[in-house]
Amino acid sequence: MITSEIIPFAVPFAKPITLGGREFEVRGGCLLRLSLGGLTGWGECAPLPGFSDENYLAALADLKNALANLARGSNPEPKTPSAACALDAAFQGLAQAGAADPGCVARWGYTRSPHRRAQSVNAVLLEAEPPERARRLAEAGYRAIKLKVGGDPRLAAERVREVGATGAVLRLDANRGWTLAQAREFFGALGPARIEYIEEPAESMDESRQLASEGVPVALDESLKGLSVTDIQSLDWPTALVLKPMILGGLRRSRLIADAALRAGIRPVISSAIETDVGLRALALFAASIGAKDVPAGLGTSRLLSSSTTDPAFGDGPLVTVGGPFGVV
Ligand code: OSB
Ligand code: MG
Repeated sequence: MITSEIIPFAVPFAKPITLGGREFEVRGGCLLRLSLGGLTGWGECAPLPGFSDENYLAALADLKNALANLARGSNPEPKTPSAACALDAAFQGLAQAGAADPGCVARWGYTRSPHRRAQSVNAVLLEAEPPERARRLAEAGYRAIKLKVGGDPRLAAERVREVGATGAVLRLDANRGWTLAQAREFFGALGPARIEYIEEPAESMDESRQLASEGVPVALDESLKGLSVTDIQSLDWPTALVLKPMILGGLRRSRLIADAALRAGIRPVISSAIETDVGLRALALFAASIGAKDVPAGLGTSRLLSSSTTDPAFGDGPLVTVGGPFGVV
């Protein structure tokens, strides 16, 4: 029989951080432990205010309801993205731990996916950090460095040029902060600096598509939240899709999107919504099961939090091994 436990957490950020115009001091949510035949699978349910549609209390109620369904032998059928993400991750962990007869794991559609043994991760260069840090990150083996852009397009272009001069491959994120004219001004000022892509360069998806038609390598992130899987599957112009399972509705829904993106020649980039180490581990294992190539995942966020929820902690290097044993602290 499968049993479950919910463990709430509140982990302070290492420094208060502004995301989507909101200041965050603490990352809250709960961990989910599923136990089956002596095996354990962990998940994390942590809606991100301002990014997720549901709040924590709604997610928690939904998760409890789903677990009650499961305990009755019914399909758990979580409705909120973050509860679905926690359940998917915990089932992924059970399957990975080798539940010989996964029983309800397989019965409710949770299958074990083959995966690579290690997953590349991009580094995050914070606004306050000097371009010089990018050189050290590139030397440390990071294959991609992500940095936020916004504000005055010319100043932003100057910073991106400086960071790019260190030889790092750049992933930019404008978080929809620019008008079409500002985004064009930025790319006009950027010159030949090479970027892998820019997430959400303009206020709307139509504007992003326009920029893509002008040769800008665009990645979608926030825009994906309101779209159905079918809608997303019909996109053929983005360079990459930034997939945050906590916001998009879990690992299984994200896999459908990622597989469709790969078929369309679009790079899926599995990314964090600033989960604690439990969530990051699940995302790294998931990312390592997507596609044939190791695409650096957007999981370089553990250093933003002041403490770890696992022992050992989620790795903070350019390559993390996945699927290894860990304890929860
Ligand atoms: O803007 O992409 C974002 C995390 C939480 C909320 C929004 C964002 C992020 C990240 C994750 O940037 C890290 C990454 O994508 O590398
Ligand atoms: Mg983004």
